Amino acid sequence: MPMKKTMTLLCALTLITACSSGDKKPMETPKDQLVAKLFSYVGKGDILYGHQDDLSYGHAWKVEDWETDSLTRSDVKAVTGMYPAVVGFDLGGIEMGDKANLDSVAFGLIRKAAMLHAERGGIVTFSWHPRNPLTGGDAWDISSDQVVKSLLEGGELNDLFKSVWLKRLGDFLESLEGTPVIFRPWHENIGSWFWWGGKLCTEQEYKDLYRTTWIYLTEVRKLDNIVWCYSPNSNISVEEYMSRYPGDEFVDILGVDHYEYVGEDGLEQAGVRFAEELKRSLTYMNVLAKDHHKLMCLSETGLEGLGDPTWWTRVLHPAIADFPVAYVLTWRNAHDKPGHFYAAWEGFENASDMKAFSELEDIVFLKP
Ligand code: BMA
Repeated sequence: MPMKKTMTLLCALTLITACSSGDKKPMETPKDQLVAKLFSYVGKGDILYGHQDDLSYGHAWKVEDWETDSLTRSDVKAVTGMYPAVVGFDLGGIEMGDKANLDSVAFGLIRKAAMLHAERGGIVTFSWHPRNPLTGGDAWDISSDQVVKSLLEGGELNDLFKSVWLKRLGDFLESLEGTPVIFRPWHENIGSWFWWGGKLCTEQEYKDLYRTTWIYLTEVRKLDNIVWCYSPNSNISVEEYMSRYPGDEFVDILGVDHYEYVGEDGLEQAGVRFAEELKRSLTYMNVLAKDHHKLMCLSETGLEGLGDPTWWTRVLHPAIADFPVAYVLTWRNAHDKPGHFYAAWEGFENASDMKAFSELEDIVFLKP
């Protein structure tokens, strides 16, 4: 069996290439470097594994004193011996000036963990579940279909959006000191469970919301460390996927959020449905990615509670293996909700299958 590939070597190579580029070539930005790094994994047929909030907490534990903690604990590492190659964090609450995000993770911890993970050779991604600025509710408050409109040019909250919300977001992203990050704002936008969802704003309003965010961070704040990911929910047609696509200029990665749900027909059928739908999405995303010269990823996935003992190797891996997926990220292992986890943890009865997944030749984790 060929030696298991990990991330360390490629990182060293990327650095050498970046440093030795000729004088006349404009300096590659952190964003360019990350995009190139992702393309080079894809070119080799590699798929990076990612886990949400991996370094901040896990099943039944959390980092207590983040300023002194070395952030070496990880459920994924406890099971596989390696960190996830990609770690995700959520910025929900940054727009309010809060000290901690919607899941009570301090933004100081998020900054420290993100920068440390990148220093270790890993890749960072941010999602954002901002509050509902019109009602004061959370991201899932869909009681008004006027929220997006109110944030745009001419809307009553346009000033708040630009000079307070986006400013705070920009301040945080700037404080990462050039650490490249994949940012995927306004996600799962075709379904209607977030206030920016399909039935809550028009196609034009959605595009304007995304573009306003991009323009502020890229042109006003001049941040060159952001790789932009457009990540609709699954179970949609290719026409729906593209109906709210903000445009090539604003997107680097085409993502999709797709989960397995167990219904009355049981686990076996849930796995079949999950894989069929995922392959259908990845098939059209692959065509789009090639046509638009973009990367593609499975931006969120998982089976809550991992009740299927061979989910990783029998369901997930065969569904993604034939596609040029840059990374696949399973959702968080909540420390305070025992059944809310999407990666194995030390002592979990079905942990061996995730370890087997981590040892597959095309799957990349990060060596400690
Ligand atoms: C959801 C759940 C919530 C959490 C949110 C943002 O999918 O995990 O408990 O608050 O993501 O992380």
